[in-house]
Amino acid sequence: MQYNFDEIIDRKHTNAMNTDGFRSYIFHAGPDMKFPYSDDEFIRMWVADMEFATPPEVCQAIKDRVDKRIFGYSQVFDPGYYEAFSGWCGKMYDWDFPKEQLVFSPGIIPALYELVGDLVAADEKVLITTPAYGFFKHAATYNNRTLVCSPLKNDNGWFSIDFADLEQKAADPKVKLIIWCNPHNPTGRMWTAEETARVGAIAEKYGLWLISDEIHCDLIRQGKKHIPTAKVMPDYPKLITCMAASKTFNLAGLMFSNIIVRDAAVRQQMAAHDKTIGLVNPLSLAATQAAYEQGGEWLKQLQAYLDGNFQFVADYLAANLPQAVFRIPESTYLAWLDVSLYFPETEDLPMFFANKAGVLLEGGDGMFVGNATGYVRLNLAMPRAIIAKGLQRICEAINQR
Ligand code: LCS
Repeated sequence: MQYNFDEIIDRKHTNAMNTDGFRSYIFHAGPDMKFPYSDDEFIRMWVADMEFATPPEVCQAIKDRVDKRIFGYSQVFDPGYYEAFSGWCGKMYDWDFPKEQLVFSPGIIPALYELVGDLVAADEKVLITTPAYGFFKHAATYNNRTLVCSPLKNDNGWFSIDFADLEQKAADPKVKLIIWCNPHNPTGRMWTAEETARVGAIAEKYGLWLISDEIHCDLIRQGKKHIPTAKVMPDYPKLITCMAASKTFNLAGLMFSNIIVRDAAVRQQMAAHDKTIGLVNPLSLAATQAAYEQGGEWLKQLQAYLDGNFQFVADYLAANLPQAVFRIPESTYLAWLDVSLYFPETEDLPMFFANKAGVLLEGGDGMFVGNATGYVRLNLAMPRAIIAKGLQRICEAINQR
């Protein structure tokens, strides 16, 4: 079956964050905030969900579950879910894990919020690299834990780990946890086995918990292969792996994610918290299982389409915004774009592009914690025709400054 990623789908009246939530999320403003563009006119390249329809096989699985007509309290009892997910892990990453290590969370964010509180005491610290997905910082702030940041090194758009800096910070006896992003949002780096092993060795040397957030691990360029941190560190007991079908198959609103916890006491602690972990949404479960069982071909076609989008953006920027630094990332559907040469003074870039280009995007240190001045992040998971319009507006707004 050929899937159509060029279809433009109207998301109005679906309570989508993407269409209706940008004022509060990007601008920390209420519904009265005005722009020169109406909400309908914006090109939305911000929050990390997709403008593509969820695979029809997944929609059908939800419908089939609806046809059973009762939606009572649910947990994962049937072995079919584990078989589907571990089968996916085997097929995609040549990696597997024991069933008893798998727990569920409505999302990786809720899991991070809980785990930071569980694993890091009040006077202790959490270590991340920057730029970072903002919720890594929020998970520390929410729990009143101190955040320590190790900036990634940047060589003309190629990001790498500053191991000396990371180790120096990990050696602080108050640091207890590294939240690791593999592949990395926003730079799109896929860490090599060697890089992962070095990070793992640092965690091991200082006895740190290591949460490996691998939510983007299926959204990779064609021909790439994701290497789970757990595959590189097969025996490290303090490793926790987070994976989900939510980004891959555009199911984020269904709130279902896999957390693989090796330490039995931590699993018990998570289960003891409350009802956020343990009970699952039966529609989300049906959808996720179907995605892992039947979503492979759709994902292959999605990857080809996204690769085309990235090439389109690279070509367009080279021709129209030659001073922007951009490299097609190894993973994610997110373009991490350095426009600092066009903005010599620090500026609120999301505000600039919303007002001057009618494009909603994220960028800068405010949203990506640090090491992000002069950067914007463009979500490319949408029909190419929309991207073309967004890029044209972005380039015109910059060139007219
Ligand atoms: N972890 C990473 C690295 C993410 O990029 C995201 C979503 C999440 C966790 C969220 O997981 P959930 O709670 O949905 O399971 N990233 C987004 C982003 O960059 N913009 O909007 C969402």
